[in-house]
Amino acid sequence: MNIATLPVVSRDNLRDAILSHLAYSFGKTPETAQTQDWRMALSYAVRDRMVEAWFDATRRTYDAGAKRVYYLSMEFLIGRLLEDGIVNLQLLDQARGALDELGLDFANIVGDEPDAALGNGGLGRLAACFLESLSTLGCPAMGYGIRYEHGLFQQSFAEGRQMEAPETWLLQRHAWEFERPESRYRIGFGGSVSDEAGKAVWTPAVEVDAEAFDTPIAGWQGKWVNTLRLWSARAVHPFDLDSFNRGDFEGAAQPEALARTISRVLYPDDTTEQGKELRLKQEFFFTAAALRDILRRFDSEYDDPGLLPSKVAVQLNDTHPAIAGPELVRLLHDERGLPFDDAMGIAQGCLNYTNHTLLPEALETWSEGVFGKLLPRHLQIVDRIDDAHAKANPSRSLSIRADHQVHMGELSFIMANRVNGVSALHTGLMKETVFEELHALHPEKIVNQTNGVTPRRWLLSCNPRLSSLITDTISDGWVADLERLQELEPHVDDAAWSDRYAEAKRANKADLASWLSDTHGLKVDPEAIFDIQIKRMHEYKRQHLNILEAIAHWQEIKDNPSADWTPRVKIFAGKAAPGYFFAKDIIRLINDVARVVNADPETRDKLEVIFLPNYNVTLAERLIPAADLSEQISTAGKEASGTGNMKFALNGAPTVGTLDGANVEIRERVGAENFFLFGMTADEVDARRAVEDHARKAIEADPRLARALKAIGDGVFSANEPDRYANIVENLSGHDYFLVCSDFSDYWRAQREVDAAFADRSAWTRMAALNTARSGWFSSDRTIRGYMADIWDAKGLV
Ligand code: F58
Repeated sequence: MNIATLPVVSRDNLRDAILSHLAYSFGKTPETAQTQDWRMALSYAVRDRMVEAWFDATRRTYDAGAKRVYYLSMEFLIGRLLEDGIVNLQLLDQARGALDELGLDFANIVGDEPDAALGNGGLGRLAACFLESLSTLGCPAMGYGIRYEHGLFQQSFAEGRQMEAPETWLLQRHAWEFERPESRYRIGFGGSVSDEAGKAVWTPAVEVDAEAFDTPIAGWQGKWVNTLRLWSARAVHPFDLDSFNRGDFEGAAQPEALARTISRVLYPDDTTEQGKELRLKQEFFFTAAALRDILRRFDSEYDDPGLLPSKVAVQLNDTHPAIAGPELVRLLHDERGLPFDDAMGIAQGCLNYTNHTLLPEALETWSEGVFGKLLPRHLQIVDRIDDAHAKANPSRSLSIRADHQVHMGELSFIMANRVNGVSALHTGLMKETVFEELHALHPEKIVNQTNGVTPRRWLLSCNPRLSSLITDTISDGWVADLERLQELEPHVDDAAWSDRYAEAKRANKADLASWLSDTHGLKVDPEAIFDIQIKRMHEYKRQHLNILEAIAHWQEIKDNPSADWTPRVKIFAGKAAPGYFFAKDIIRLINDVARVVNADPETRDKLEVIFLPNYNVTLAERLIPAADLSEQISTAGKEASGTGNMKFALNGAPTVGTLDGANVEIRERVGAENFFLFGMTADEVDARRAVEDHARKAIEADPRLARALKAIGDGVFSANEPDRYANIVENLSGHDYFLVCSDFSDYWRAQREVDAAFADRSAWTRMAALNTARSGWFSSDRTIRGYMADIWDAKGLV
């Protein structure tokens, strides 16, 4: 089959397929079917439409002898897949029609799907956007990760405090996966290494099986379908018969329970030592399985391992799969007998590494003890890599193994053909800071690939009103070529068009307002500015700067309640790592402020504060189209890129933000006049930190800041426990590493500029529309084209 013969699917075809799956795949009649059964039947009917193109993609890749790209990532934050699949296969009208005919509500059915939260935040969501773009561009590719039984924890609040509960998406059948019991690899841990006639032989102490589960990922228009292959851990022997026969039933079940621990749960962070060992196990587990799978596929086509770099590109998403370096060397050298230097050269020709953070505490290191215990042979190989690198670069002073630690950043860098940062600023800083010495030795290695987001999910699907306006105006070519949004520019000064743009935003805000009312009992004024900060909770992201400004704003409104204030609804959402107590305090503070401020009749119609629980992909899809203002306020130099910032700009929410990450490039593209800039630059941040008592000085210089901090310290928001936030106040007025106080005054100024700008509605709409028209460059299609050209040397086949 080729693209030209893709079958047309009518509403009736789809209805029949749904009914057929309901009966024959799930054994239900329409009378007995529950929402979940209908949702599964619809998912299977849609999935069926992907399968031909999926087979076809594999066939064409083999026929072309094409280079394949493998994206190794601990996290794929894919969210819901049903609506995405329907949109990409252009089956929206048919699906709505078919469900209508069956007396079912489309939103209710697609809303029944669990949100697959197999990731923490930006890094995992980026991987999911990349998979979709790889398919859209017809690049032969495969994602490899872990099939976590439990994704990112569910967040709720008890008296404002974050509570965590296990996430349970796999309690129901996963509609999109195909189990592949035949694709199993045995993965070893621990044990010892012996020397047999000059050959190192690793005898692991423990072994588990990695079993594959495949999810098809269809690109735009379903022309190409790649695979996301997730590994699940299984015991080599399902249970211990001897123990069972002795009546020791618990002991009998232990091997399976222990093995499954490896793929049981996504790490929300890596804090405890005990936990760390399991995380290294997870990393090796999925990376080793992926490499074995990659080599098996390669072997089925080629005999000469020297061809690997021209046929295989492996992308390491952060250092989590960095063990791929030593493992690939081990497979080629120990198991296939290639000379060590050749094995290392081949591995270096295949592997590439993306760095996502410069925060020192987030750069992975393993103690030699843990590493050597779990992966004794790999530790030896790390040493040989260090030696080889030292020999080739005698001037160098760094090593992978230093201070009794194995440094995964250095390992990834040395073993990679290309190393990339995720925004222009971040890539520049990488060269000057974490990888300064390695960059001097290998100046050609570091390249930039500014992140992007898929326009199919983050505009077409989540914002149908704006999408229709865009398609009515410039036709639908923008979906596959987002830079065509530029063609909207001539329309922004057309009053009738501008009214339609404003109407789309107004209707999105009204939808959000009714959802907030229905699901959370919150009443918001859709005329107010919807000011949104949604992301992981972290000090560097500075949600506390935002809430401090809200407090000062509230105080100022109370001083002068009859002034002409621009009404504002401030919305927050985000999870804190369970062991990150400062971030959890910030959540509680925001909830406490919300309680007090929202109950104040004097300010009620001017300012409202909301913290929505359990932020996830689905909630982002609901909030972003309704946003007026995007909060991107990290301390300059700390946010590697950000991708939420791109989604907001694309959906017509101008940014209030610092010169950090991709904000810099967003501002360059949308225009400085359509971006509310504030705060210090990365260089100024470094200089300011060196100033003695910088926080105290900033507080003395700004009475608003002093008053807001005092209110927190006095217990205005925690009357029954006045010193609840002593830690936050102490931090901000003392060390203030993230320079909240130093940036406060300028943030306040920028926010008042936002108020004034929003009061002029037509000028605001123009600004919002220009954000949309000029954000096309932030498509992940553009990013993936960059990886294909500059890193992978891979070609698309559609
Ligand atoms: C994020 N990193 C960056 N890490 O912070 C963000 O600036 C960037 O846009 C994004 O990557 C994509 O490049 C990130 O999300 C994590 O989630 C870690 C995963 C491992 C555990 C600790 C968090």
